[in-house]
Amino acid sequence: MYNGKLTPLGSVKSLVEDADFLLHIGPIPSDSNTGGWSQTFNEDRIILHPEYVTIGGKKHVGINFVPIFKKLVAALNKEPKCLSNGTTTNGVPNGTNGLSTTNGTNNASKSLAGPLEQHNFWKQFTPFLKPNDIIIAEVGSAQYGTLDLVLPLGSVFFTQLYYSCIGFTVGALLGALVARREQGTDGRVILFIGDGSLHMTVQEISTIIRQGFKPTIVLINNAGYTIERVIHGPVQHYNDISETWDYQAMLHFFGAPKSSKSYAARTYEELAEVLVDGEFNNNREIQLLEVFMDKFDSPWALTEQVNIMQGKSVPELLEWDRETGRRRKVLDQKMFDTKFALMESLSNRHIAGRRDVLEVPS
Ligand SMILES: Cc1ncc(C[n+]2csc(CCOP(=O)(O)OP(=O)(O)O)c2C)c(N)n1
Ligand SMILES: [Mg+2]
Repeated sequence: MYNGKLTPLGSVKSLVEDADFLLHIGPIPSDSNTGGWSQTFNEDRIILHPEYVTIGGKKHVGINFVPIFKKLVAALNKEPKCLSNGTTTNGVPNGTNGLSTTNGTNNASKSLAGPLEQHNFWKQFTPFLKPNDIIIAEVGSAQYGTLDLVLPLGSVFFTQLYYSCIGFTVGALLGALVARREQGTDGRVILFIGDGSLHMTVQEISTIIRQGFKPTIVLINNAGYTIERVIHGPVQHYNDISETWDYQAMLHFFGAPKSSKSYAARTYEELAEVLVDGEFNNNREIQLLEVFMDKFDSPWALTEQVNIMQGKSVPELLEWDRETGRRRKVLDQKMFDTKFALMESLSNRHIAGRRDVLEVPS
């Protein structure tokens, strides 16, 4: 997936940035869906937006692009052509081997041991994924971590980086399951969600169970709002949540069949065991995999995005404070605390060498 400087695969980054022709559909840019405003596009890209169409840098307001879009989708579905660089016209990498990455290897490593860390955790799921899977990523570290996945052909990936309303994916999971049932299509539906987000809409798991659906839910148990800790106030209590929920009992509490299973993994060894487990791979009932990670550990892409944004905003705020003598500077101390906590964090150690964006202004 492409997200400016946060694109894990070098080949995908250059595919987008060096493309002669780029069709950009419905962009509503924000810091998070542009990799901290680091996307680089061909100036001549065609933008199809609900309110306008841009061609050759010229904006035409009030054009309805739906008819063009319908024709495009029909044509692409009919004849997905293979490009010479190993991708298909529908943008899916044609196989996963040998793709270069901007953030280390992309393949799951069999030799990892010890406690799970965001840096390597997500890649472990690439071999687990199958064609026709629907993968849904919740707001939070899941949204940035899943950038590391290489998706199989025919799989579908959903996330939502603009409004980023936490908890939306439990409803989205139900929606995807209903759509699958109505369309009669095969394949698993897999949700990656954080504990904080799950707390918002957990009751819809009851509906999913009542309707007899069988998704796989991967829950990141990291004692609260890690993404928010990384952005602001790592030790502030507003980023904590109840830590006494018993997630292993959750599915049965909501009425899942006795045969449905909940798994837990704290280490790479435990995770590897679950990911090759036959029953887990071919789930016949709703199932949960609870994984534990440190509350200050964040995926490299999230850490980097926060670094990019703070690298821009902190000097501006300091300058503004100097000019105006604002008292807000005292409050901003928390932002600096965050920055120092970040610099010491696991995730930053992993992206050391890319520290150009980490300089704290004196
Ligand atoms: C409805 C809503 N409330 C608050 C927020 C702010 N917010 C964004 S992410 C997040 C925390 C997500 O925590 P969790 O799901 O546990 O993810 P992780 O710890 O893996 O980052 C919060 C509170 C939001 N985006 N939407
Ligand atoms: Mg969390």
